[in-house]
Amino acid sequence: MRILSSLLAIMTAFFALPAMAQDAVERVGKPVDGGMNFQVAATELKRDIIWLDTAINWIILAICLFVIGLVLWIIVFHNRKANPTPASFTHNTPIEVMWTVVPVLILIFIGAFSLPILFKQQIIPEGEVNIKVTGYQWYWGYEYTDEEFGFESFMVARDELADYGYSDDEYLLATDTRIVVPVDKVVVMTVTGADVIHSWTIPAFGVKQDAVPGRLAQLWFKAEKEGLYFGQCSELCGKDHAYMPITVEVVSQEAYDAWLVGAKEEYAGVAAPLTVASAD
Ligand SMILES: [Cu+2]
Repeated sequence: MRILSSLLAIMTAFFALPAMAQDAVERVGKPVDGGMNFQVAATELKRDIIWLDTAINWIILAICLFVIGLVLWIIVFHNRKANPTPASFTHNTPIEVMWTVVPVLILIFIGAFSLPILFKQQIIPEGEVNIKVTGYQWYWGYEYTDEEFGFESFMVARDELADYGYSDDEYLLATDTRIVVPVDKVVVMTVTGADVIHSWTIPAFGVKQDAVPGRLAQLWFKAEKEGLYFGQCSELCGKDHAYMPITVEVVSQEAYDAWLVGAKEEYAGVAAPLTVASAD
């Protein structure tokens, strides 16, 4: 019986390791070389952010064109040659009222669209999956609080990328273990820091939250597409700040349930990071 259970444990360890390193997973949220724009939106929150960014850029463009137009008008019609006797007044009440009221209206207009988007991010819904994330110098710790297990997540060294199923250009993005969440489910992350302030983010989800020691903050997302998403610590936290990336894998509910069974076996009751499965 002991031999059988040891054998089972060895098999679990053997099969669990490749499960953490599936290279076939589609990369959805990943930076690209020379990329100038946002990553693809994988949540409603991110779509909102992209929409707001585009809308505000159009407003900025309109204001810039208006100001450039005014400057050109002055250059052409109010130079010394075209206008030899310039006006000498110093005040114009209607214009002063206008250049105060119009910017206020523009800001109110922007606020009317941006505040609801901000509130949508900040009003945390009931989570279908709850995960606590803790930033450490310099790695992340995750606890699946509904399931009572946790693990830690370290960056994969450049020469080990292939062993973990990552490509070379995923250096500084790839981690040895990754969070797995089900697609189309509300995930609530409770974010904190253990030592200094870090910041947890996945750009494609449109979420970013400072991890402040002694405080619990929350963020939420509902990923709409299965695949692999990358993020990086976004608050300067010391010498290895650039070496604590974040990896999230979004899978189907069935795959998530299957992963949970294995993860519980591997990580349950584990306070410290483990590189091999427990032998009992
Ligand atoms: Cu950092």
